[in-house]
Amino acid sequence: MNTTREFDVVVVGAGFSGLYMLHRLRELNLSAVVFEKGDGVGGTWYWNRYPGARCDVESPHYSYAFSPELEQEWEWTERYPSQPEIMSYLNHVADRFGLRDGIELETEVTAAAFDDAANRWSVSTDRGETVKAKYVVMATGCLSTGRVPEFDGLESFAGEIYHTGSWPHQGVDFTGKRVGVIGTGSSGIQAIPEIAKKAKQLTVFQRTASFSVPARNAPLDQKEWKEIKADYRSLRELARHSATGLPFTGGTTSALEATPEERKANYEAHWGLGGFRIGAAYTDLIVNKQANDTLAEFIHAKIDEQVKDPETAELLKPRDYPVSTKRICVDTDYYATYNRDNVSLVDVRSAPVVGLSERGLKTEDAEYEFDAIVFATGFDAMTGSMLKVDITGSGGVSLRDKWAAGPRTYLGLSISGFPNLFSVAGAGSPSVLTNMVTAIEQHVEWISDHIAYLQERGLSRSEALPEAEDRWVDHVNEIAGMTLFNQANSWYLGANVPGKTRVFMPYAGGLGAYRAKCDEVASADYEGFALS
Ligand code: N01
Repeated sequence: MNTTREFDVVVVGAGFSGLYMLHRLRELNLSAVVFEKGDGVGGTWYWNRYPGARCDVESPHYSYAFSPELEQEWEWTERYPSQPEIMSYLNHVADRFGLRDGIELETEVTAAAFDDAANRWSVSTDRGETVKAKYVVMATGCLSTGRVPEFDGLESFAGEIYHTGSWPHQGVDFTGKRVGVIGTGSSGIQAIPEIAKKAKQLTVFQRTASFSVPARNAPLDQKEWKEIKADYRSLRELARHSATGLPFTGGTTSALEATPEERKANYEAHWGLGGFRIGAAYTDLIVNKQANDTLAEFIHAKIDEQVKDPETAELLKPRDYPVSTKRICVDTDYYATYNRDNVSLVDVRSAPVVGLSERGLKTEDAEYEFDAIVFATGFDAMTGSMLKVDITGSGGVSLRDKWAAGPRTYLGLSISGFPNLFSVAGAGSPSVLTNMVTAIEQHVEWISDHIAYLQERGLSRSEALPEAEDRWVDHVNEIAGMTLFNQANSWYLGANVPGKTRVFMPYAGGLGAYRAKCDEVASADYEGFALS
């Protein structure tokens, strides 16, 4: 199938980003199509259906702010939204704003090539169609390319294999099964307690322990929810300009100024409250190792309180990176799960996994037999989904070549040499270090405003200048260098993917500062872009 369909804009992906992008483009009376690989909308939340999947940002704030009517009519039921509830919300959004007829499901974009003479993109899909568009918006998500380590014998295992990021829609029944879970990041930490309730025997393979704090999920407090609804507009405004994309302020003093008793009381209060706000209990936790150590010690003590077996407790304590430099996890009964008789923890730092066999999994010093193995091994984050598409820009330059030594963008939104191509929540944007939905709205609004600007002036080409991109990349690195983030082997740095260049990818300066910078660029007639 090779049609000659032409659009103003092709959007890739129908998650939070792609849905809102389509809505904004329609408001501008532009023709747009969204190509989506899945057979439904939802993006990340469409794929991540593992048991226990739930967002760790509170429901009222993990939602679109662009429509006051939407935020008043939608009812969240729990403090943190479960994956099915987020899917209901996004499906409601797709219906409410009449978006479905602009979305082509089960259609994966395989390539995009820019034609310099025509200033048009040719976008190819796995259905064999190539369409033309003035602009392409990559709304492909930051954590959507799942990673299964290249273990020997993957094919030989006779049991079931799953990855948390591409979970079967019909669910999985682990009742009475011997299950192995590899990975103890946010996904593993949510799935493990749920799998443990069903499995006959659960073995968790941990390479790096995570810092995890209790979620304290509960039905949404109706009084609080009413108050939020009454005050939603001002809360949204606070969130838009805050560092985190949330309407809360963190601590205002240094952890080191407090006495040990004051610190303990403050951390206890946060622990009781639940959620990851404990990471911002003081101003210097992410910039000063000594300050950070005080929180690490507090969490270590909490692990001791929850885990009965001292050896297991010791293994569960992260020792080799500061708190929050790998994403802090938010759990429900994670540590207590290790007190169950049917759960055991295996350290694969000291004896790594060597591969799978027909019966199970082999480490350097043992073999384990399983009916099912769950990979909670994460994602090729931030760049994986962009690079899966074979993108060639001006002069036939390939994005894969350009980013061989790490991603380079201007504001995380645009890439020099790739005119009229924009990315939502790209490398170089604050996205993953903030409330994703608030960040996504900022990106989508900036991109659609920029496209409107080009259209109104009859301009046909917008391209980031190499020097503006260089300055932004330097700035992103400079800010990261002021923090402790480089001290962990995290996916923020690409350290979880063997061979991936180690570059700190997100912008750590906060959403508010980033928004101000993007607004400044726009009001200076898109400074740093060549427009023609
Ligand atoms: O992935 P991860 P994730 N042998 O990369 C281990 C978001 N999220 O899917 O740390 C043994 O964090 C790996 O070990 P190590 C959130 O932003 C949000 O859990 O590389 N182990 C690690 O323990 C999160 O940060 C929510 O040493 C191996 C684990 O697999 C991001 O998604 C929920 C291994 C991967 O952890 C990613 O989380 C879920 C190997 N060869 C996710 N390879 C919420 O909102 C990897 N590992 C709640």
